[in-house]
Amino acid sequence: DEASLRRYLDEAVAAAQEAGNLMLECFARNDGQSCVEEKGTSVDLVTKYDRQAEELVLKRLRACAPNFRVVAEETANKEELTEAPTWVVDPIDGTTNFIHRQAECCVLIALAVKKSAVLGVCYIPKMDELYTAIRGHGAYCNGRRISSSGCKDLRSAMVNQHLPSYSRGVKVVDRIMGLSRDLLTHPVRAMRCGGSAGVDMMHVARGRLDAYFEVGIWPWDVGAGQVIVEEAGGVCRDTLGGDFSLDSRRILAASSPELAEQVAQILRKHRYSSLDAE
Ligand code: LIP
Repeated sequence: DEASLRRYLDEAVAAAQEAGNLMLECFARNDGQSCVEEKGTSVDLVTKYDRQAEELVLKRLRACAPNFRVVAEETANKEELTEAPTWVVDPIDGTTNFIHRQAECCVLIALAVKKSAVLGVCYIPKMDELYTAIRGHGAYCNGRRISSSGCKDLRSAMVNQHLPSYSRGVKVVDRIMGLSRDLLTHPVRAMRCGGSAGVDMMHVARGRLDAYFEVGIWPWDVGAGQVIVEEAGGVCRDTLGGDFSLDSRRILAASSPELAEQVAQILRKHRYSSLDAE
């Protein structure tokens, strides 16, 4: 019910703020570069701060809802997303940005039920922005209602495409460049490259960006963003334009269904649903 969702949201906010404060301490100490570790590939990175932040967050969430499952980025034994109520957590989304002292990195916490986010929190400590949403009750930044831009036309849209952090194979890079070429010459008004799915979804939710897409993402990258974007009046789709699913590893978030379809048309041409086979 709504009262329990509000209680869970309050705990998720407190947890995100604790983790965000840890990020700010790292910024203050200028410590990010000194604790870089490689995960799967030389460009997929993690730091001790990701692990510490995850510990803080999970401790709090488990205390308030011991029966919920947890799917979290840094936990060794990642449970698969099921239909059961699940906390979906990315303690530091945009780790490479974080290491390079960029402001665009955040803490992401979602509660998913039946594989769909019912509440989401995104805290961007360096920008002092706290985003929240409960399904059916609107999206907020620092307590104020937000809404997406409503942009319907690619020609007046700013679109953000991410470059993959898990592969730099020539075929992958060529596919991405071909796609960028097509978007640029279409033409879109502007293209950007981001480094945090969470931050870019917040930009879409509050109308600073009209669309963002990426393949290879995980549920913790997009769970909180799904409910915040949708409650702000935006849409989440599959990169090919179909229904969004939290565990399909792809996302297209946009300010309107019309814009989502225009971007998806180009992505379909490039069969942009996965880069795994490259
Ligand atoms: C990041 C994603 C981002 C993607 C990065 C990375 P992480 O998550 O949010 O969209 O482009 O490569 O995967 O690993 O920093 O939490």
